[in-house]
Amino acid sequence: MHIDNCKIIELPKIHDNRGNLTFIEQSQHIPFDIKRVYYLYDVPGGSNRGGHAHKELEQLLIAAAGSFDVVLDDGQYRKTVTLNRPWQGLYVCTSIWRELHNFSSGSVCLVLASQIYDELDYFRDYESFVRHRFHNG
Ligand code: T46
Repeated sequence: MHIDNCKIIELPKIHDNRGNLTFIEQSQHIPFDIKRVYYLYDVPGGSNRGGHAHKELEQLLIAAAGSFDVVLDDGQYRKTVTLNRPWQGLYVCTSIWRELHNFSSGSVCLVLASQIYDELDYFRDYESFVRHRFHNG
């Protein structure tokens, strides 16, 4: 998997004079079945999250409030995506190192995940991740 497989997915946005509503249907808007939902919030200024990769997990990251930057790294190429629109999700495919930086005050990172939590699915060490990429393509 290459960082170019990670992309912004535009989600439906229903606007009326009461505000906006965005919805996500698994077979309609995202390329995996949702097994878990979690969210990051009250992130102190200057703190970073992530700093790992997953063997099998696919995710959709959404800035449900505020903004933050997501650094994606496939072991060869690296790019940074800023999330700041609740109607956009960043699809992160398997085997991508990710780091989350620059959380704005009050931001919420909503995550839809293809698997339940499994610590064995993590590479928490960048060198092991790159070795795995090198050996498995
Ligand atoms: C990712 C970024 C965006 C659980 O018990 N269940 C869970 O579903 C998750 C995600 C975490 N945990 C436990 C594991 C750790 O003891 O919560 C603690 C903090 O987890 P972690 O350090 O992995 O959190 P982040 O914010 O660095 O990373 C998380 C996800 O782990 C990761 O997949 O892409 O958010």
